[in-house]
Amino acid sequence: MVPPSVLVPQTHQGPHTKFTDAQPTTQGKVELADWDQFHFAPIRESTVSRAMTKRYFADLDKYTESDVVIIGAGSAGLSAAFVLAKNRPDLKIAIIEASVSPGGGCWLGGQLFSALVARKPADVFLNELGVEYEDEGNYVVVKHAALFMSTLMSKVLQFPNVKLFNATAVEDLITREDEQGLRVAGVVTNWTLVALNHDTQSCMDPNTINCDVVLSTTGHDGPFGAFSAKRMAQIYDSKAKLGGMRGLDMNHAEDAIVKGTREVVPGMVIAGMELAEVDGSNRMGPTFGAMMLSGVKAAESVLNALDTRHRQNLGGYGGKQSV
Ligand code: AHZ
Repeated sequence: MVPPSVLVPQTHQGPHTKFTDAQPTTQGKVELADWDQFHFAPIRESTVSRAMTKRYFADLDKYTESDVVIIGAGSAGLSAAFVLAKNRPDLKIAIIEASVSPGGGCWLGGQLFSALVARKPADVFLNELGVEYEDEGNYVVVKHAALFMSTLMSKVLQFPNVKLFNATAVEDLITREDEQGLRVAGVVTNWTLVALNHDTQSCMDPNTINCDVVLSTTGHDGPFGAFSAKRMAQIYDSKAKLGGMRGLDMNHAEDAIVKGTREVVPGMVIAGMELAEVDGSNRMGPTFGAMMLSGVKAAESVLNALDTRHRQNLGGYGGKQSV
């Protein structure tokens, strides 16, 4: 038996204490400590609260001026976040996700089936992520959609310049009227539980995040979906009319979403299935290549929009204090 001291520290030596140094025996079996003697390092309950809240509030403070806000942590939003965060460690990227569990609709491939289908050339993105697949010629198949999503999410969340605020809904946009016209300048947020219950809650007032570019990837219309498309159709009379997503046509839909990914109005890039509501393009159903590559193109559009903002000197990279 491995002596208890290997697994259970006799003295608690702070964050570097190793709890899991159990060694394989010569028979190849890992033996653990004497469980009768097992205990965790002591802690006071308020310490746990402070460990969470001081970080959360520091992040709220830090990201209340972001470079980029991504609305929606589905396959399109997280694909864009991956490319942006990887290539531009200097950018502060806040991701706002209404659901407690990020990932959008990408935990299953379609209906209740596990596998994820992606048409080529989206295999390039899977290679970049390091997700394995079966090559079927014109398309590839990942064994579990959840494998794709969990890999993508774990990579995105490890970037030091990314903060995910989940259980938080974007319920309006910050807009600015200046010489260049009307532009999107940030988002208005609330706890999703409040956003869903405005008719019953007495506390209605939201929070805000200013940023140079918003990337909206809230999916097609639904209780939360197509949020920015719907809001912009109200704010901008002609520029961002709701086209209404059309019926399913995989071949047209995927090309249209990737080609259409762009800065739809100044300061607002739209990607993923939300775009089908803006442009009136088809849906593609259970094939995810367009979500990945729309995310990649969205990252490029966001960087172009940031450059434009920088050139206009309206608060770009360094001018966070200007309104
Ligand atoms: O919770 C939503 C989801 O995780 C989130 N979201 C929506 N409105 C929000 C708001 N504030 C914050 N107001 C919000 N978050 O946005 C995420 C959208 O993810 P998704 O997976 O639904 O969209 P996507 O465009 O990334 O992927 C679409 C996948 C689809 S749908 C489809 C079809 O129906 O034909 N085909 C594909 C591949």
